[in-house]
Amino acid sequence: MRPLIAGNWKMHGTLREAVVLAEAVRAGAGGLGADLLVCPPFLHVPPVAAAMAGGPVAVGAQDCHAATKGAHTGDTSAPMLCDAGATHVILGHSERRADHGETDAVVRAKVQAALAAGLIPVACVGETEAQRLAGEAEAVVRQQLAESLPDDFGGVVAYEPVWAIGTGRTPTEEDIAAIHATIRATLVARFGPAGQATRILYGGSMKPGNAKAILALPNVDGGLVGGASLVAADFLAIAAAA
Ligand code: G2H
Repeated sequence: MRPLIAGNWKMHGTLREAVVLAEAVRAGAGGLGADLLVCPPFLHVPPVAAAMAGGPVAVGAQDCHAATKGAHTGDTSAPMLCDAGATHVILGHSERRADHGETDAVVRAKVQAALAAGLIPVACVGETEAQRLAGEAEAVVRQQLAESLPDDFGGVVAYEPVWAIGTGRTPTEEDIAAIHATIRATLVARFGPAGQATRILYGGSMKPGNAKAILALPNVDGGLVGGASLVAADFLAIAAAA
């Protein structure tokens, strides 16, 4: 399937820097063999969506609330993100799970809210280093998928081993392929043909230097790129490797 290369800008940059980065990504996005998505911080979604309007690069957010509206100080709803020009939303990233105590049940409710609003959720799963060392990686990921995805899931799954995020370390290609095969089998068992068609992204220290090998692995249908997505040339190089 056509790969998706998604940039998770996390909490970086000024408004001006976000627009400059968006314009540089857009300028280099033509003719690639991958779909592109950039996910700026909430405040930067509207200007980045404006910069990407009518072009090939989609815009997403990094979180949303499970409710459509209400007394939730500091939160942002899925319909608000649509209104601001987003088409996608990253949910259940390990930094949200760790920093904000997001459980699988919370992630599932947010995924449902995103789907109800017409957003494409990018649902994240991944084991900690302790879980991998204990041989629990596949079981943890299977459980996260079971509990974080609703029965009507239609979206993207991102596998991000927590210990590989921003560390420069990545699993071996064998380990990535093994987990992605587990994720594919889990999705197919639950969702049938839709599970076969679901994109499974790899995330965690993906760089121009390792992207080609990782993206060539079976059941790796793209990447969720953090640090390297903040430099347009690096992000585009990863997309070119897809
Ligand atoms: C994992 C990834 C992007 P990085 O969080 O979601 O970040 O590429 O910096 O490891």
